[in-house]
Amino acid sequence: MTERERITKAYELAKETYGQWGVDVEEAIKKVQDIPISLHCWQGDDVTGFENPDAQLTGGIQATGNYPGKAKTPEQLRRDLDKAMSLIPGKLRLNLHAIYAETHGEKVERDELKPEHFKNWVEWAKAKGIGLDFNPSCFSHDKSSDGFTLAHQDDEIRNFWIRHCIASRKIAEYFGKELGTPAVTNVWIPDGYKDIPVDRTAPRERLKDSLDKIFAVEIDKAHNLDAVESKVFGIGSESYVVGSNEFYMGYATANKKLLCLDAGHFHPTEVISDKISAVMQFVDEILLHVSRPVRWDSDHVVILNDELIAIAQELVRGDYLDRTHIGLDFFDASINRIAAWVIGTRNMRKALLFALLEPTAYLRQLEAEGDYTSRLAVLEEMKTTPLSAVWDYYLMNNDIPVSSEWIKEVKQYEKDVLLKR
Ligand code: RNT
Ligand code: ZN
Repeated sequence: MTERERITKAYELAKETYGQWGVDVEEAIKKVQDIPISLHCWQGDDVTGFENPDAQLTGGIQATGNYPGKAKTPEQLRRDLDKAMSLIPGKLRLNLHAIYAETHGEKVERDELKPEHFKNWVEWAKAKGIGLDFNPSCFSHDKSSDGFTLAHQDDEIRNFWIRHCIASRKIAEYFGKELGTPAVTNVWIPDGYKDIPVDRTAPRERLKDSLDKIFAVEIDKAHNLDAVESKVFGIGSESYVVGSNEFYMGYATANKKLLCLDAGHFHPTEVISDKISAVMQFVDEILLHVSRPVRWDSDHVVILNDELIAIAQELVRGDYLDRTHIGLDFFDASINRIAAWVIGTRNMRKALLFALLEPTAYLRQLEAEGDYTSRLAVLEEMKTTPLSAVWDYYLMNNDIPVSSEWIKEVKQYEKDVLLKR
């Protein structure tokens, strides 16, 4: 039997199995293909960027590991992304940070960044037919070295970051216009205190005021959508984070902004899968930073674990896909960085496929009837349905290497390209 025949046969059988539960497999495959997932550029170079080759990552986030072959130039990063994207099925986008500007050796301050510094990225995205998303970079900079940016007490520093965020929104507007799909611009800042502050109020007043100033510059939603991202703590901001969940939940609700939920930004027993349906009552759209916190906000590569599946289930069951922008946010420097992208992104899409292959209507009916016994029994049965048979068939039909094949490709690329850097 050829590989093609084996995969097709397994798929036909799987279709029968799902059919018994009333699940339309072809429909699920069609749907999963069109859900955009925004790949984060920063997995490719450990959040270094191109502003300064010796840039130190600050702002309370950390990429650990020293696996060889990280991208050091925009060309290398794009080449690595091309490789990774060729191994990932479905609709993709790329999420850029401001520090990935190309200034061709010229020193350009962050508040002076312009669309032209992202021209190559836009050309690249155009050629690939993908959209771009964006982030102001309020970290790894002299003016953020004391841990404060938009909430800084020094007006000069605060205004610098305000100008940077406005410049970033204009760059995103350019992305949206050029590529015909709105860019999501996510504001995340590291601001906070290592130790217990006396004044928890003033920094939050300043952050609110900064955001008001940033968003006062009107940009058409057809080109740019603004998001704000909270967190519970960072390295060096263990006792107090200005942009906490309550702060941004309130801000996004009051100002009609997108709320960004990062899977690693809450207390360890809290999960964002439970937050989606709650916040969706109050905001129009959300941005997800799908990540994997291991004991803390460690940004491990996303695996197919309970929470990833729960996130996908919530988006599908709640019919929230159209109001959700799925972005990834992890950075592991201890393994092949291209493999990290491929594993994490394939898992995100696999989780979505898993969720789409659920007999949700039937489960809802059981729940409404109070038959929680059957609800639990069916949910458990679904865990061992032949997902991989559908997944492999879906990949094969889209000319994406299945299982071990993609690993071989990454290893070859490592030998031919990465290890020669
Ligand atoms: C940090 C936030 C933020 C960053 C990226 C690089 O805790 O999660 O989203 O990881 O912007
Ligand atoms: Zn994040």
